[in-house]
Parts: sequence; C-alpha cells; structure tokens
Amino acid sequence: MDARFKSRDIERRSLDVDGLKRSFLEWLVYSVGKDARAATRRDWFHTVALAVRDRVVDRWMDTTRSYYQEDAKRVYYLSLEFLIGRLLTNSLSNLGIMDECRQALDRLGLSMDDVVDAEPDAALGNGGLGRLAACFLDSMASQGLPGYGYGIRYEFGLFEQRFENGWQVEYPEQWLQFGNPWEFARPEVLYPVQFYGRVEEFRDSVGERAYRWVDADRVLAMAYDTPVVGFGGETINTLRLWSARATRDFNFGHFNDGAYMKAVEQKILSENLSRVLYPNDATETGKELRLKQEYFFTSASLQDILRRYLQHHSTFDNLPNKAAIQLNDTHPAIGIAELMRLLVDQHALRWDDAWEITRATFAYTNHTLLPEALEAWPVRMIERVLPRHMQIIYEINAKFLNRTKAKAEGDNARLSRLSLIDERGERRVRMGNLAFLGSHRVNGVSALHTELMKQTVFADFHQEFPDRINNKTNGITPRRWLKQANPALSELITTRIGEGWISDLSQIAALREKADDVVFREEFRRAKRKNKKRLAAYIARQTGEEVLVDSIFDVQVKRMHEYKRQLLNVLHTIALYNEMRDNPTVSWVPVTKVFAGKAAPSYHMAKLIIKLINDVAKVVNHDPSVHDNLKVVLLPNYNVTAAEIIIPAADLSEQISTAGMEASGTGNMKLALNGALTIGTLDGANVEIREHVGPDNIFIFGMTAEEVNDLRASGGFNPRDVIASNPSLKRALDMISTGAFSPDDRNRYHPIVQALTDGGDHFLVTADFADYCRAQDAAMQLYRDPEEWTRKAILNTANMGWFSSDRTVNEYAQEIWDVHPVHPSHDGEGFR
Ligand code: CRA
Repeated sequence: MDARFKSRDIERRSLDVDGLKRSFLEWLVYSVGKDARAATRRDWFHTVALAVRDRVVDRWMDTTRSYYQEDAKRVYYLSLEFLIGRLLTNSLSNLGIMDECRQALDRLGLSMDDVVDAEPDAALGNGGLGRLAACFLDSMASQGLPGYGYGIRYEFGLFEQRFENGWQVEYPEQWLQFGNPWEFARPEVLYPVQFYGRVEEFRDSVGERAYRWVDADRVLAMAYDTPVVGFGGETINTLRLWSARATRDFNFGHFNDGAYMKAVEQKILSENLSRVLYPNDATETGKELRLKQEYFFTSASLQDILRRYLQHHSTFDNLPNKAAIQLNDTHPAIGIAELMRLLVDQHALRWDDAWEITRATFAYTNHTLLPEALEAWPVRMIERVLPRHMQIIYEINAKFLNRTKAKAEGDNARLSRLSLIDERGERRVRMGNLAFLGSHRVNGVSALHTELMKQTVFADFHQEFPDRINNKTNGITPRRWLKQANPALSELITTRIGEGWISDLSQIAALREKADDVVFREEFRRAKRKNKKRLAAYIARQTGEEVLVDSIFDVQVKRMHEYKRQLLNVLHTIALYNEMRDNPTVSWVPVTKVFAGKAAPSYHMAKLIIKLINDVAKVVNHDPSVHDNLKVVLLPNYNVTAAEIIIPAADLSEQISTAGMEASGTGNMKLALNGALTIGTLDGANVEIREHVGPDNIFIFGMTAEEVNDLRASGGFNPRDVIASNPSLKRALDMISTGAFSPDDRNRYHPIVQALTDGGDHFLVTADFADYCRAQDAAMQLYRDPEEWTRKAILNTANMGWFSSDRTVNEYAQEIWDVHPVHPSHDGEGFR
C-alpha cells in the first residue's frame, strides 16, 4: 500500500500538536484544494473542521455500533428547531484538544480566533425552544445516553437582522452557502413522504375493512447526519436532519411537449419543503407549508425509527421498550396519527394494539400557554393535505369521547373542551389535545408553568389523566454556556475547585464559601471585567458606540415580544435619563443598557419597539448633559454566537415578563450562571432561580401570576389612573407620544402609547412600572458596593448547579424515557 495512505490514517487520529498541524496542511491541500499562501480564513476553518471531524468518526461509529449491539433503548428527540450555533470551539473543547489546536494553528502563523470566527452560526431555530433542543443533545451525549435528534435541514436558517435607519430589516441567512464541513450527506437514506390524494377503502386478506392512501404527491426525505460530540469524546451521538428531494420519477421520467419544464418546476416546488425556517417564536401562522414541514420531518423520522427497530425485532410489541419519542412542542404531534397509520395501514396491526404502542412510545413537552401559539390546524386543510390522518384523528377522538361520555354525565361543555376538534367557528384540530392524548407523559418546562398547565389549557385533561402531567424544569449546558463562552471565569473556577463541575455542575456549589474570600472576589471581578471589555469592543464594532467598562451592564437579550416587556425596560431607561438630566450634580452609577433580539417579520408592534429602542439610543447617547452616565445599545442580529459574547459580560439580567407568560426562560439561567444578578418577575424558572440563589441575591418585583390572573378576571385596571399617579412614568410616556425621540415623525409611537393606555395595557407594563423602578434603584445602590455586589454575583454562579441541562435530561431519562447510559467500547487511541 502507498505509504502516504498509511501515514494519513494515523494522522487522522493523532491529537498532539504536530499531528494536528500535519493533518491541517494535508486537508488544506487535498480536500479544500488550496495552497497555504492562498488560503482564506474560511478555507482554514473548513480545513480545521474537517480535520477535527476525522477525530470524531471512529468514536461515532463505535457509539452507534454499541447501541446496536446492546439493542439499547434509544430516545428520539423530534424538534422542528435545533439552534446549534457554531460547532468548532464546541467540538475542540468537548474533545479536550483546544490548546493543541491553538498551538498547531499558531505554528502555521494563524490565529485561532480568526479561524473560529469564519464559521457561520447554524441558526435552525427561533429562540429558547430550539436552543433547549441543542442543549439537550449536548447533555445526552455527555452522559452517554443513546439520544438522537431529528429535525429539518433548513437551507435558510433564521433571518439575519440588520437595522436600517433604526428599523429591523431581514436578510436571508445563508449558512450553507460555502458548504457545511460537519455534516455527512446520506443520499442512500431516503424515505418517501406523501401529501394530498385520497383514501381508498378495501377488504384485507381476512376480509377486514382497511384503508390505503392513493393518488398522493410524493417527496423524498434525504438524511444529513451531524455527529454530536459528548464531553470527553466518549459518546458521539447523531443529529439527523432531513432535506427534501424530488422523487426519482423526475430523474427517470420522460416528458412530452411542454411537460419537461413543468416537471422541473414541480421538482423545485417539492424541494421548497426544507427551504426555510418559519421565523415566528411562540406564535403560529397557520400556513400550509408549515404543516407540510411538520409532517415531512415527522414521517421521515418515524419511518427511520421503525426501520432501526425492525433490524432487531419482528413484531411491534417491544417498540415502547426500545424507543422513546419526545415531541418538542406540538410541531411533530401529527406523528401520533402517523405512527397509527404506519402500524395499522402498513403493518396491519389491530387498532387497539397500535394505540397502546403509540401512547407508550410518545411523550409531549408543552412550551407555552400563549393562546396564539397553540397549534390548531383547520380540519379542511388536514383533510386535503393528509386525508388519511384526518380519518385517524376522527377515530382517535370518537373512541376517546365515547369512553369519556359515560363519566362526563351530560357535561357537554366539558366534552367539547376535551375534543380533538374545536367546533367553534371554522373547525380545527387541536394539536395540543392530540399530543396529550397520544402520549403517556406530558410535561411543562418550569414548576410554575406546569402548575398553570394543570389549571388552564389542560385542566380537563388533567382531571381525566391525573398522573400524566409532570414537570421538567429546563436547563442549559455548562459546556457551551460557561466553559466555552466564559474562559476567564471557567479557568478561575477550575483553579479553585477542579474541573469536575464541567460534567457535574452541582459541584459548582463548592464556590459558595469563596464568596467571603476577598481575594477570590477580586479575581471574580477581574474575570467579569475582561468579559466586559470584550463586549465593549464588540459593541463598538457593531454600533460605533463607546461604553464605559465600569458601568452596570444591564442586559436584556431575547426575542422581541410584548409579553417579554422590553417596553418596561425602555420606560425605565427614559425615566433614568430624565432623572440624570434633572440632577446633573448627583454622582450617578453609570449604566449601559444592552438590548438584543429579533422580531418576527410580521410582528409590527415588536418591530416598532426595536425602532423605539434605536431612537431612544440616538437621543440618550448624544446628550452631553448625562455625561456618559447612560448609554443605550441595541445589538443587531442576536444569535448563539452573539449570546456567547454578551452573556459572560452582563452584570444585571433582565427577566421581566408579565408573570404567568414566560413558560420558563433559559437565558435567565445562562446569565445567572455567568454571575449576573437577576432583576425579574416571579415568572417561569425565575421562581426556581430565586429558590436556588436565595431571595437576597436576586431583585424580584412586580405582580405574581396569581395577582395578574385576579386582576384580569376582575377587569379592574385602568392604566390611565396608574399613569396619572406616577409623574416619572407620565413624563416618559408623554415624551414618547409627543415625538421627543421621533422628531421626524411625531406620531410614530402612537400605537405603543395607545396599547399602554386606552388599549388596556394587556401586558401590565404600567402596573409593574413603579415596583420595577424600585428594584432598579436597589440594583444601582448595590453596585456602588463592589464587594457586596461581587459576593452576590458569586453566590449566583455557585447556586446555579441545578440548572444544568444534564440534570434536566436525567430527569427525562429516568421519569419519562426509561433510557440508560451505554458505554461504547473503543479500540482506538483514547481521548483524555
Ligand atoms: N419561546 C418559551 O416561551 C421557554 C422555551 C423552552 C418557549 C420559553 O419560556 O424557555 O420555550 N416556548 O422551553 C415556545 O417556543 C412554542 O413555545 C420559547 O422558546
């Protein structure tokens, strides 16, 4: 054999600096096809990523083989979104070869940061729900759990946000433009997925009534696999994303007359299925293409899951013992009808057996109570797009309501609430009800949210199935959100308590006692300051604004939504601006208000709020009378990569949603873990964060969910009265409404003022304003005492161990999935 092949083979595995360097040069020339003198940063990124991928492949195959050999029970996480972000630092860090890679690049005269920065940010998700899925993948792999992610390989991820004249403008996010070195295309892994057509009834071989779906359009789902590197590199799991391909009929068909061009058009249309991610966060648009996306990836995933199961089994009885399928919200809930169809129509199971298996296999996570986000597809649309599924849904519903009727004792209102079909107005399928009924476990994502689920949307179902709802409070991966994003703090932590915290975040509690150590506090502050400098430089690059590194970095980063109340923060900003102008001789604590977040392109109010923040920034930042004591910045294009720079630098974390509306939040956890103090309402996981960090180390304000509920029920709230009794609120609102921030268009903000006044202030911004200002004042006072502030910041970091997604995933594994770690056997050279 050619000696060259042999040496390449060894180099593929070597993890030392020399081996890495040699393999970079080899990859650059032979795979990227560039000379070192001509290579761009992007060429180097591709080179390094391919070389790193080499070091993953053997262990990936070992992992998959171990699962197969042990016939392990696998968990399948079905999610329409995976907000992955960049993978290079993540892979290097989890493999433990970060320093070696840096040195190898150094020897080639390259900067690691430049190479890392050339990677596009994979934004296949909108916000919390998609990022949660990505954190879960990391946690499953890091704990050796046999977990697969299934989703869509969108060609265009979440749009790129730019500001033009202060307004949000959307640009396509072309993350695949230059290729994706992490993925493996699997052109042979193809499944047909059907749409439209009609259902034909016939008699099967034993004379039973049976159904087949005929005359349907077909699309193929083609797999792309991305290895998911667990911490330590022992387990490498798989994220399988589906891409739409036209059927081969096109490739092999022959066409008469004008049919050829028509056929090409048809091909393009069917491949549009996986073209673009819908940019709505927790709101549904009810578009047919969205329903087709949901069915497309769900059907392909189920076919793949059954194929894998059938390699070891000849009947389906054992499916629930070998596969747990987790529905990430209702987006894949059509899978319940699809599994029934596959089992009953294609594998000839009896209905009742199929239903038992289906229910025992699926579990469902609810992520929101917002009525506008609860999916309800028009019956007429499902009838047309998925005719067989509509029949199956009717059948599930009829059987369920029949059984329930006896107990309901003529309570028809209750029966109609339990129905899978909403009969008020245009008839619709309630996907939440379908998901609930077709699952053996249903969970919320924080303690409060789970309680509210029981009291509101699923109250009737909870009565019917009292053991089904359970709580799984969200978590975040400490690898990406502390170790990788915050090297300054994580190195400090490791020098003091060792590195056990990286894979067992509960160990971070050992930092508690360091809160009273003056030297440690000094070092903790130094790490924070380093991160703040890094963010200040980023702010300058992105916005041209210079901010004071020693000001409070008061950070609100999340999607723009009225319930998240960026407006409350803006009103406080204006009030503070006014106070500073009125009292120029007072020695103010300098404040930098940092905002970032995208608005759904069709959400006009959210886009107007963006413009308002930019307008306020323009006025405040250029007013010499506040002496740089106040700066406002809105950073463009918030994504995972930006979050990794912003979060470690935050002093104050804004988690100020109207109580009862934020199911959990996960940004709140990332910020607290990185030593930011939270200013927040008792909403979502903030409630549990308070319990863990202690009430003295968090600024809680505002109405509780119960108070909000009571207030709304009594209908007794007039924002005009509240505004009239609060001069600083009145003044801030007057400024907005008279055009102090929009002299070019004085009426611009009337919709906002209107919503907060005559509109009834649905999100209770005015109602919570005074208490929010009180909490803000308390935060500013505390910041004057750096020792005390730092002590509390350390206690936040030290007490956030429970919010690791390792803990969350373990709870799912034990209480819902019944899956257990598998330890793959590797013959090759080991990782550290
Ligand atoms: N928008 C919730 O609103 C929650 C995440 C993850 C959300 C957040 O409070 O932290 O899910 N809900 O559980 C959602 O997407 C469809 O509903 C979110 O990200």
